Amino acid sequence: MATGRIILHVDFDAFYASIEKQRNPALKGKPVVVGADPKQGKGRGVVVACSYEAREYGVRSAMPISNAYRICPNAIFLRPDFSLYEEVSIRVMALLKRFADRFEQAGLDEAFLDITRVVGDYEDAGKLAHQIKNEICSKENLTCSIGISSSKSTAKIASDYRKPDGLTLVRPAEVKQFLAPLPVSVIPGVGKKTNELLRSRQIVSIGQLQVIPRIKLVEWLGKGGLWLWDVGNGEERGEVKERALKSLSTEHTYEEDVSDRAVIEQTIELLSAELAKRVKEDRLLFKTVGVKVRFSDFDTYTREITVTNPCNDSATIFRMARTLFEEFKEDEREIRLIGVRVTNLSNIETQASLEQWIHSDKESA
Ligand code: TTP
Ligand code: MG
Repeated sequence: MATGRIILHVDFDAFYASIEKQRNPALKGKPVVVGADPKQGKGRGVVVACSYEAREYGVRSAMPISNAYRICPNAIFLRPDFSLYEEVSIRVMALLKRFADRFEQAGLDEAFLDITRVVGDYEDAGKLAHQIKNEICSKENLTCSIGISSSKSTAKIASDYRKPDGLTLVRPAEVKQFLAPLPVSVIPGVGKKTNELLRSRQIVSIGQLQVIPRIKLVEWLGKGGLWLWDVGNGEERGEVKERALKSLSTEHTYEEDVSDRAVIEQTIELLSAELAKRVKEDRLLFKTVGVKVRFSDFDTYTREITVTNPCNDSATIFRMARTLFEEFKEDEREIRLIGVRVTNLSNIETQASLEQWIHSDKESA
């Protein structure tokens, strides 16, 4: 039964802006706006993310940067550093995954965790959520907001209910009551169009949606109406779906920037061995190897190379990564970070059965 499930949704607070604060502690407590260059109010482009201090002035994501500058000229305006945000995302997602029985990353800064079998009841689920928050704070110095309920949609609405650093637990018996006063627009997937259609039929709150017969919603919205009725009534049954792993990576930031290329090659060798260990532990094979090189001025480059046959050994990773690094050997800048990753992953078992299948096909031919 769906009501027997315990699902946790995690969403990081002001993700990009918080990462910028963590990188530069002088920004703590200040309004930070990540996005296009405001150019004294004449800049084009939009706000990508903003800290909660900036939100107090009315700054919001997707707002033109010129508006943000007008209402909060004293904010610290920063250009986005997507590769840094992605690195942090990969780390925090790996951290979260360990707490779940089933795990689904839903965006760069959000994920669903099915913890039905990990915890006995909602009380333990609440304790687990505190543990997750503590670990994220101590290891990454970030905060997140967590929602816990019996469906993905209610868990997601709950994580957004109290932000930042929130924790909202909605037990199955309380779901309808919790949702009733909220506007239908908090439902993930209800966009401007659906919102307007519902409003034209005097439906503004989820409570008003709950008393509409399902058939009416189907009449108005087609199949989506069925889904909407389920969500509004806490009966949506979407599963937390494990997605296939896309890549495995590891990297090293030097205490002090390094110019000696032999030292870098040693690091590449160590990272290759570490990566191969994880590839083998997870019974995976890779076809693509990539390197990441960040110079002392934060200029960052990634390069990739692909082979025809899937492999899982550290010698291949090292050989390919070292070849890719050749391009940067002559660069005179010091190196701050080096990373190695493998992608194009497959499962050893799938590969074996594929080979068996090809083999048996040949035999029968
Ligand atoms: P969100 O989780 O929507 O926003 P947030 O983490 O900044 O703030 P909140 O505390 O409300 O969760 O998005 C996560 C990141 O995704 C955000 O930091 C920046 C990026 N993003 C965009 O690139 N474009 C957008 O329109 C939005 C909304 C977010
Ligand atoms: Mg967020």
